[in-house]
Amino acid sequence: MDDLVRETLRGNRRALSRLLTYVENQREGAAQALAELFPQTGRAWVIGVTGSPGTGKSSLVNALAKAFRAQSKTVGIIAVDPTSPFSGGAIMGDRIRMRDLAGDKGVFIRSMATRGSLGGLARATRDVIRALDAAGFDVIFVETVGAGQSEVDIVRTAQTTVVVEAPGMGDDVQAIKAGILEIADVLVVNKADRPGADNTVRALRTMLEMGHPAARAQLTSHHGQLMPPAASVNGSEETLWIPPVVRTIALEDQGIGDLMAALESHRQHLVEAQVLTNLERQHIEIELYDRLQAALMARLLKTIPSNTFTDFIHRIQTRELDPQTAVEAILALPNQPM
Ligand SMILES: Nc1nc2c(ncn2[C@@H]2O[C@H](COP(=O)(O)OP(=O)(O)O)[C@@H](O)[C@H]2O)c(=O)[nH]1
Ligand SMILES: [Mg+2]
Repeated sequence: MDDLVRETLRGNRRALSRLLTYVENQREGAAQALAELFPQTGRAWVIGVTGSPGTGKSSLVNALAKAFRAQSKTVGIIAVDPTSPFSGGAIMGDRIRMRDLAGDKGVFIRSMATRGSLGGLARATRDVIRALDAAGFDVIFVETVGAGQSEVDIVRTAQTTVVVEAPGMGDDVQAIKAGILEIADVLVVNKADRPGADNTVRALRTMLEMGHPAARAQLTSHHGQLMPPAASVNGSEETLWIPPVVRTIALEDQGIGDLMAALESHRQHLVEAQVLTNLERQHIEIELYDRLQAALMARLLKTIPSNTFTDFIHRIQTRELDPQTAVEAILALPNQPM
């Protein structure tokens, strides 16, 4: 394991792959390896890419990876999307395009197994991001289907979040349903070659104006009224970021330059407005909380026979106990670790 850590830090891709397998399966030594890697983390730019299946996330990540490679940046790609071409579910055209990246030593692609609980997946994703970060990748993409809270949790690990939409995905803008619009730093309307792209752009802009405080402020000033500076967060002067809406045709590399520019200006915003420091503190807080919760739960479960649970479930179902009283009763059982 020490060798794997050392080799990973030296940029050995095979060592990194093996280490990630240990990490994903939480094998013995994985926690120690992550602890050793940790001091070398915190350098990568983590970009989350989320949106409904088929909107073109993988195609966009592919195009963006090429663009970053053209700037001599190394790129790690983590596909949490089970339908992703990166994770093997590729149709022929995608496989051919992925060849642009295959064989490039500056690109590392890893698909996350989606088995197990999504909570566990969020944790494993964080660990994999850290390992790639420590291995020295400049930019790390995390592609995930924006289907619910668990995916939002995964995306929260990122510093920049891209929400991808496509025209003709239904009457409603999909992201709104999933509640992921709030977390978007950059919105992409991909498949701009398809009819309805204008409508999708317009719908997103309307949503932003209604729902986003920054966009609302801008809208007001746009109408000639001066707004006081936005309320500061944590006492620091954070400038507001208004998510831009970018049109792309990922398959033809169209709009990728604009998207790169949007990403870069968000990155600049993070650094200059010192948002990054606050963001990282927030991420650490969430992670610590998650891990503590998981650890306490595991510790608790160790002390309680499984038939006790079955018994409580039965008593709740028969209305003998309400769920909250059951929780109190479980915590009051003898041999509690707390
Ligand atoms: N017409 C059109 N098709 C696209 C575009 N981008 C991706 N696609 C196609 O849309 C499908 C889904 O793309 P994919 O990147 O796998 O989407 P994901 O599920 O969001 O990762 C594939 O068949 C792509 O070739 C685009 O800009 N225009
Ligand atoms: Mg995909």
